[in-house]
Amino acid sequence: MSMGFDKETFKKSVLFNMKNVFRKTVEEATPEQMYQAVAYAVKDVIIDEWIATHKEYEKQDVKTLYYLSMEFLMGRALGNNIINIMSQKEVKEVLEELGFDLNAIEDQEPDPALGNGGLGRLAACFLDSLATLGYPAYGCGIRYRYGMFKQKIENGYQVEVPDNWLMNGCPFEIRRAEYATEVKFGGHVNTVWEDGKERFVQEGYQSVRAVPYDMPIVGYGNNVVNTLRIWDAEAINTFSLDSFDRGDYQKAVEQENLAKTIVEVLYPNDNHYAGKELRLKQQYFFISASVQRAVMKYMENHEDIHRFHEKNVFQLNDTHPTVAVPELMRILLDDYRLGWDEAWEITTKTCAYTNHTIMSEALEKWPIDLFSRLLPRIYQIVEEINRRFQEKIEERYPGNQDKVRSMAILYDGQVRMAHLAIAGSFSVNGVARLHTEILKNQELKDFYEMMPGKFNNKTNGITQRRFLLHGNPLLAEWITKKIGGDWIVDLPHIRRLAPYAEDPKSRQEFMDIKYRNKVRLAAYIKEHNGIDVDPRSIFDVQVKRLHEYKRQLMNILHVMYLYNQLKDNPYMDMLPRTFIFGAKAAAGYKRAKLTIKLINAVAEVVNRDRSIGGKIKVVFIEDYKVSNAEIIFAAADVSEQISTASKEASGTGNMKFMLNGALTLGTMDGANVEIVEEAGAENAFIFGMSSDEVIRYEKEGGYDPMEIFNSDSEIRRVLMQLINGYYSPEDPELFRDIYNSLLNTQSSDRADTYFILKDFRSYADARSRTDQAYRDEAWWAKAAMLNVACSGKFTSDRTIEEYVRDIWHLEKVKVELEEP
Ligand code: OAK
Repeated sequence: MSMGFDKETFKKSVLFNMKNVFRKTVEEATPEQMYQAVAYAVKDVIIDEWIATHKEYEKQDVKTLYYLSMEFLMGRALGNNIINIMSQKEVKEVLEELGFDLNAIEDQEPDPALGNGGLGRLAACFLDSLATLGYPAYGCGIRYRYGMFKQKIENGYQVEVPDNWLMNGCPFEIRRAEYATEVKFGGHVNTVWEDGKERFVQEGYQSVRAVPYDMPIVGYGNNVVNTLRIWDAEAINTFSLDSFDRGDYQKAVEQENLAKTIVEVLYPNDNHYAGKELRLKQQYFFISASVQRAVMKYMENHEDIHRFHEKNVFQLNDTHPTVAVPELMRILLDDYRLGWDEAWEITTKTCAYTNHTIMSEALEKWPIDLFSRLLPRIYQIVEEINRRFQEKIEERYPGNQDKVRSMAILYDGQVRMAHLAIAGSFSVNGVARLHTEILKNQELKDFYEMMPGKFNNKTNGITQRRFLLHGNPLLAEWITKKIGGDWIVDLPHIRRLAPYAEDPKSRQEFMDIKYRNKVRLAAYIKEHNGIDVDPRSIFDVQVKRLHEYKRQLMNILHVMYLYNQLKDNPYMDMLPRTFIFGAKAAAGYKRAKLTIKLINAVAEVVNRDRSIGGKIKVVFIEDYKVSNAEIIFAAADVSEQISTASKEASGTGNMKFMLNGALTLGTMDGANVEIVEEAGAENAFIFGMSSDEVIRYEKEGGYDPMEIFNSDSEIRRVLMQLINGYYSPEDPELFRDIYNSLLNTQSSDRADTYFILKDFRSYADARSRTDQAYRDEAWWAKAAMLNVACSGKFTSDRTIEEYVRDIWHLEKVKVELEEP
């Protein structure tokens, strides 16, 4: 139990907050009001630790990490905070005494979904680990008014519903108006002379007031509370009629509108660059505010701006925050009047960049006309960075214009953000070993050759506190009973579970827990989808964003193939299997949305067909998000990690499944490679082309999906069902686009860009191997337990320690609480 926690005080605090906020007694309260009152009471406990943490940071004059990210996919805070103050048991008891169930109260909280998928969730796991390890850090981002849309499935189609997560307020956040700053857009740059030196001033601009909201990030049982700082935008001048008189009416309206629109909504694109002007505004908005504030904070208790990098480090979460490089330069040059070389040295010793994808469509390239119009002073600085960087390239490769062209920051009318990030950072890292190797040898080869010392790998991780301790309480308790609770803060200890994999009784206990978790998920599915699924069937799960490279299509095509086999031979020897999908598609991504429709169309036909004896069920879980993810991982038998090799930078869902005892059915892609290395190839089902083979085909050609279509009648039958109305009798042409994508050369792309038909047979074989393996329950239990036991490497605590050791160089801080 937390030091600062006392049951009676807590109960009083709940009652007090209920009265104070809602003018109600607990008996009169709705469950939602009860959630709020409990959340405020928990915040009361956290607040003292929060204050103590920041006092300690100041006292020790610590070096601070700023994790700059457009996305933080936090998920619900209440349950996690209660766990991390180590008071779950006590809070549960207090609520029971008041007549409430903690789980039901937790369910009242909206999922803060200020992120799309992997990149945003990674940021959230990192914050949890940083606080738990006691490292001084801020997450800096945007307080989007609307987060990731909620997904409804209507008639099999995805419908996007706005996510008004702030509707009832957020009890954990604190508005910090005292740290508001101004952020300027547009206008032009004027040069004036001052003390014999040029000075650049931006004139005729529009501006907004950036106001931070702080959320506590509670470390596990260590009194450390860090801060997620998300910025809201407000109009600089409240609208006044005076401005009408002064002829500034138009400008006042524009500033008002700019503030409103800038933080309105999270762009729902994952691994995809859309090039929207508003998105660039969002980027500069939160970066300018965060960097200004970091510099100001540093100067509050330091004299010498030249040593800024000794106390501050900025981690750029992909290229989205890259304007931090020219923004820090701007502040150093224009506000602190440093020379270029000194400013550049400080900047490049402060910034570090993480790459999260090699998908070319995700590369950010802003048109120069847009960029320079919106950020005129920043653009000037980027031009100078580019000029000097090109000089460096020429120095290194005299006369080699190809190198200059391939590495330039400004090229072909565009600002290449990845190149700016690499030039402006002292560290460049990928997120899994294979991914980093591909960066070094393919995508960023030229940069690696010129600056090999910058490149390093940091294999991703996940927090076991949310994805096992909170998400899977049955397994968590059982593990703790067997081997003690060290794994909660030191996941490699979980290896002590390995010997139990040999013990029949432990295997039985483990499988019983898995079964109970499957019953829990089955109940969720019944409640939300109205579908009955059999918890004794194999739960075969693919949950992640919908993207062609992740190949949900290959999964559902294989279900169609199995269904055909069963129709031909209803007595086919096959274990009952429930295929579970969960995925949001970007609102404008047509083919991804059509794939969702296909999955639901197949579900519709298969689930209703009594002739197959319930051997296949297909379930599409609506609105996949952090809170239901916790339930899904806990219940999975098979983890589908089937991206085209080389395309998935790391994946982190794969780690969450492993931690919960699901076996990986996957390609040798991203972190799957390392998962299999840890768990043992014999405890996973690997299939498909290697990344080298994929890359070779992409470079040299030589793959023709039509050959497969012509020679493999079962595959042909499945594909024909896409265009003969088998799953869409009312509109036989419905899935024509998917059919075409697999067989017909598209305008620029090769047919079957992601090698679905090429890998299909090998995938089918791997799936039938899982079916065979599941028949031997003892074997399966052992393999599943070994997956759990070998998951130690994949804690984000390990990842963070590596970032600290190689990049951030932070010191651990201990926080002692004064006696209450
Ligand atoms: C999103 C937008 C732009 C660029 C990358 C992303 C993204 O989410 N990438 C994902 O990052 C995860 C965390 O590193 C990886 O595990 C995923 O493989 C990667 O797709």
